[in-house]
Amino acid sequence: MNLKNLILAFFIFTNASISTLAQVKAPNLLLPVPSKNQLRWQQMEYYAFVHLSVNTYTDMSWGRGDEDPKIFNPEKLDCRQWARICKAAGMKGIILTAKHHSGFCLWPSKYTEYSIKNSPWKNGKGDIVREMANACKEYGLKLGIYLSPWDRNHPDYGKPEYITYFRNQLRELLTNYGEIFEVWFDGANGGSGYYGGANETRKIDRTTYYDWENTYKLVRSLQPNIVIWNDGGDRADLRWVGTEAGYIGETNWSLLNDKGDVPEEMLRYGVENGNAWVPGEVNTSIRPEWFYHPKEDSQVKTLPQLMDTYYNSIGRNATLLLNFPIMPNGLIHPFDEKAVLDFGKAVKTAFAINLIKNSKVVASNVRGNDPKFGANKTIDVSNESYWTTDDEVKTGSLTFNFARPVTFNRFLVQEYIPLGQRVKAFTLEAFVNNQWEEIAKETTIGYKRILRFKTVKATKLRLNITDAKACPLISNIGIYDAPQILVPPVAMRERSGDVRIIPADMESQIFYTLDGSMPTLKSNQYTEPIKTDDGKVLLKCISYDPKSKKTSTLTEAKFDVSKRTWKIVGIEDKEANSLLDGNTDTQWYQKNTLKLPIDLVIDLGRTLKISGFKYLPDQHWWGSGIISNYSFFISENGNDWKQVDEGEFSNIKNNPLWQTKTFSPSKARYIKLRALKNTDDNQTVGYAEIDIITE
Ligand code: FUL
Repeated sequence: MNLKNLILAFFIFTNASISTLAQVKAPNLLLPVPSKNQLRWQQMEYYAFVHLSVNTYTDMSWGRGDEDPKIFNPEKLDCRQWARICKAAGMKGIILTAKHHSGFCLWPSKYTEYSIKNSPWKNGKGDIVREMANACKEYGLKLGIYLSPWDRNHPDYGKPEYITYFRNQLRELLTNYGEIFEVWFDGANGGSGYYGGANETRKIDRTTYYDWENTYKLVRSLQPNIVIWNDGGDRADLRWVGTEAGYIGETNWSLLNDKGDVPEEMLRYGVENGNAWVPGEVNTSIRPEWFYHPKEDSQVKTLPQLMDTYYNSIGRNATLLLNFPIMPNGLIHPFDEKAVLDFGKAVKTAFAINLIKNSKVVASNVRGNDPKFGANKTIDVSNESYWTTDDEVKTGSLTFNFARPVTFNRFLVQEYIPLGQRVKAFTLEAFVNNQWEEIAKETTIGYKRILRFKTVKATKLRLNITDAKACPLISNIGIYDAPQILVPPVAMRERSGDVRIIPADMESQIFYTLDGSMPTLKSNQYTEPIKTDDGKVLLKCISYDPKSKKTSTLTEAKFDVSKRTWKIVGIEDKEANSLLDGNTDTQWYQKNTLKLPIDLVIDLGRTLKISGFKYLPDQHWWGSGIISNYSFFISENGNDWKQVDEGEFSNIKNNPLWQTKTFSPSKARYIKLRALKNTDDNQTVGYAEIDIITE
């Protein structure tokens, strides 16, 4: 090497080392951050729940714990069918209710006789957890376990001995069936149960009884890669979102405080300055209830409902846990299968083409001017790279320039959460007709945020991070032109008997039939409330969009007799009529000076043959006065009453749906609903709607 080359080599060497020394550092962690298990779980995004137990055979929401194991016989049970459907729908795992509140075990537990080993299914030789584990393996799905802490069968429930039993069962489930990705500890506890024949109410302190600290230790020692879900009194890895209706807040921090109580509505939003990473999981069923009820065959969620659920869960920084109630024969119902497959297809279609890929992107600031943190990292498809700014810069923008105008109606953005959730506020602008138009103004992003808006055609798009806890880290961005899905109309019957149909938007037309036939564009067009007589009505209707020539799925509504002649007896308050107005959004509360039991008496104005009644509680977020235990009476003259039913509205607090109860038909002109207990154990009683079922 001559001198010139030597000098050159020296320069190259020193420059290289200078640039290594000056290498731009990645941002520091913004605590708290997700654990490896939480991150892996979040990336699964979408997985299934399956509910099957003895109460599948009694048409109840919860088993009481005294059901005979002999009723459990899912003759056609095929976990491969469940796994095939979930896989085809785009899901990544399945959580099985190995033991629900009834206490009945779907595996042959060594520690109880109350299990499938005493059922006729496979002559007591079967093991559904095993079959599920095998099917998951075959279809490349992960397996999760739901083990109800509340056990309405076990004689020791409420005593310390039960905790040993519970842990023994956990040990069986977390040892014998391979890797488990999630364990679900449901906090529901209605108190009453069979309890080995005691038939009583047992109260436990949910914060101390299960000694969660040691139970968690056991879980983690058996399954190091697991995440724990718990809404029953101790902070776990994942949080309930406060509703089973299928959504989480638009503002959604994956944070809570590790100690102290969170006001329940904060489950929906997380806690902005929380000190623990506890992301939300949206759990909801594909039908109104969790267990199979034949009457819900016509209430499987429609495609627009499921798409809403998708955007309101995965699109809001949560995961989606979607439930299939298994039929008594052991299979997923074909309607549910079709609904979830259509849903999977619609999601795939909506996000098939990311139209941002070919844009040129410029950032307002790039950390240390280092291309490693450049704006391009948001469109390179990798989850590992991200755009970020210098430490002191907590706001900034990314501008995407398109060669030709681009048409889109969805925006997807992801933060790089391994370094914490940072963005507090952002806006989105589109450059249309030579000017910037704001199309969205939002708060948090988190792992994934998807926005829906009216279709725009723009030559540029700008994302502005307007507030963040620390320098923002954006790992992915997408824009999509998702096909519109027409929402079916909603129908209600007013007290007068008139049927009102409400379209989802002002541009679509509605066609309907009243004779049970399928509506077409030749059927009656809806223009004003439909006059009917006082009898029952079967309405079928569709929406039609003349522009796109698309038709919605069918709305089918069955209404019992009209309430035109009904009167609430002995109550002056006119507001009480809102419980008969057919509008599920209005409610009425009994006077707060009354003490339970509290009666509601209605004069039907005519004698009818009644075979059941329906109760809908307050439909608002954390509505109160929800009746949990009731008795029901009928009378022909308003003086001599006959009790025709008594029981519980199981799970009504978490899932405040229409409650339907039936009994053998009897003639009556008066009905009386007696509230025996409410879900808050206080004296408040409220109603959104009351209805009857006639022969
Ligand atoms: C609730 C339970 O009471 C329901 O029956 C269902 O299992 C749901 C997932 O959780 O709290």
